[in-house]
Amino acid sequence: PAPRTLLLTGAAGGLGTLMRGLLPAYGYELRLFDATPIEGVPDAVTADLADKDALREAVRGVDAIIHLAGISLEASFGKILRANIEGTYNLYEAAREEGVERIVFASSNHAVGFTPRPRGQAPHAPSELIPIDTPRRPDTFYGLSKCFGEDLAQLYWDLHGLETVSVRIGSCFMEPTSVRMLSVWMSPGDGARLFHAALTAEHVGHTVVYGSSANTRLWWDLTTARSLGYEPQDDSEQYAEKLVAEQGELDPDNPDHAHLGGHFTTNPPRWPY
Ligand code: NAI
Ligand code: 15L
Repeated sequence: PAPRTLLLTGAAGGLGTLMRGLLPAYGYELRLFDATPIEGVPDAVTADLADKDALREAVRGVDAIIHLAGISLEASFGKILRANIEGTYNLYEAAREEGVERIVFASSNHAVGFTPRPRGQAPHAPSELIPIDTPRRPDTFYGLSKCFGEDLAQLYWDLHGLETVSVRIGSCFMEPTSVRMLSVWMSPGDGARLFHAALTAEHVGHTVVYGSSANTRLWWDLTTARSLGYEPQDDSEQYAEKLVAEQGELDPDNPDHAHLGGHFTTNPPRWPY
């Protein structure tokens, strides 16, 4: 049966807030978890991923989990270790102990951020698109922690039969704000569509997908996402004229524009706390 009750970790964050708004329309009942309190939602669980008892209680009885909580930018290895590596391990252990059958893991394009982007004129031919099985090339400790999360998910499937869809999210914001984002943008509506597909597709085992809209300037292959039943509805191209007028087209000689991960490969934005 399709999952009904969901634990949404990272529910106070940018993506969590967008998904809190959009997922109930698919019939899900959400339980919210975040270290940051969520105003106006008194029954949200305010706890850190380091708190194993709180996690165990939070996952008890849910049908599935969308795991967004963690450090979402670059930080010291120690901080990444605690929040993203140990935190994700703690979540998987709690899910295993409580018999939760499926997790949707928010991986990131930065797990493969040092992959060269397709060159030349978009739209790129299918043979130019970055395949889902391209070797991992994290661009930061942050991206490295997403590689760990994907491997942890594979282990928990192989060893314990706990299913995961790892979504290597591009940029999920209301609108794209850079020319790079025209290639990797995932509209919030498509994000909800993809999460819903990941929650309801049958027999996913551990499946890794790229997460974006059907952008004209796409850099990667959405075949595995589509194989879950995902049908993206949006295309960033409607924002292209304005962004290109402001910023210019990507410059082949600019190292910030050379790889999938963009400026994370040269000067990554840092987690502020
Ligand atoms: P965000 O930084 O806005 O939200 C992250 C949330 O996680 C925050 O509310 C924070 O309080 C919570 N959190 C951090 N450490 C925690 C801990 N130790 N215990 C409990 N809660 C903790 O990030 P955003 O943009 O909402 O991203 C959500 C997830 O999706 C992250 O895992 C991020 O890496 C991933 N992602 C997001 C992308 C995007 O475009 N928004 C792109 C690729 C991946
Ligand atoms: C990410 O992984 C970050 O969490 C998000 O804030 C964006 O920077 C995104 O990647 C991106 O590559 O645009």
